[in-house]
Amino acid sequence: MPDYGRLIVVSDLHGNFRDYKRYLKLWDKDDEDSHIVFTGDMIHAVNGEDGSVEIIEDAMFKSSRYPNYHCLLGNHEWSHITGEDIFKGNVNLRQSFENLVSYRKGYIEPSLTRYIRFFKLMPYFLKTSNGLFISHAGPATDIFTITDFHNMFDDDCRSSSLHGFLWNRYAARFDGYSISDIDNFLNIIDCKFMIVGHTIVDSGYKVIGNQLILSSSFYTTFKSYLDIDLSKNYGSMDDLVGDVKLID
Ligand SMILES: [Mn+2]
Repeated sequence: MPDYGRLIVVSDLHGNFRDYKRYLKLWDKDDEDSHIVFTGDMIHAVNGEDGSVEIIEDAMFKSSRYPNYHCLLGNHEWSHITGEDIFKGNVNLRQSFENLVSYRKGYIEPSLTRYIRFFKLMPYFLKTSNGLFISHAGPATDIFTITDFHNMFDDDCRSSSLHGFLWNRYAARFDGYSISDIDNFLNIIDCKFMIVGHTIVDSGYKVIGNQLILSSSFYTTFKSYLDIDLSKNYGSMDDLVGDVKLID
């Protein structure tokens, strides 16, 4: 990202088309210095109405039309690329999404293939000139050098390192990361702070060392987003937290 302009960061929407539209109102699509990024898991509602198809159709259109509109890959989009089932409770959300596509479009194809092609084009990360690294989840805990980081793209798509940036949570029992894993990774990629979604935090955001977890829609009372000034020097986590905002 350039060292000027504005970047709105929105995390997991999980099919909430109403919230998606509310966040889009914050972004000036015709101003090329105004950027918006959705940090993955735009699809798969787990309760309530499922607007996943409406979101994806709009995201495909805007991605092709506006260079200042960005969507990152999340583990829920990933499930359709790899064909891995993904469960919430007893519900197979990958199957539910396929059923939804059939229902909304009349037939599952060619829409599903178009969506998967779009998911495959989603970048994994965004890095800003003022030292912010934005991804769906993670960091992966097996990154020790910048070479490791770059090499993860040479592996096949189930590379454990990439998996970590889609799935890892803080202090989880398996594959969890620690505060020192965050600092180690930030040091390697020369960033000051990391911003992720993926984990639901009731207060809308949560600080884990030099990582900020954002919950923009899914299951939270407080729905928060980040309003980043790309030219600003973020010297402390407090500076970054100062730019967290809530939608009502
Ligand atoms: Mn996720």
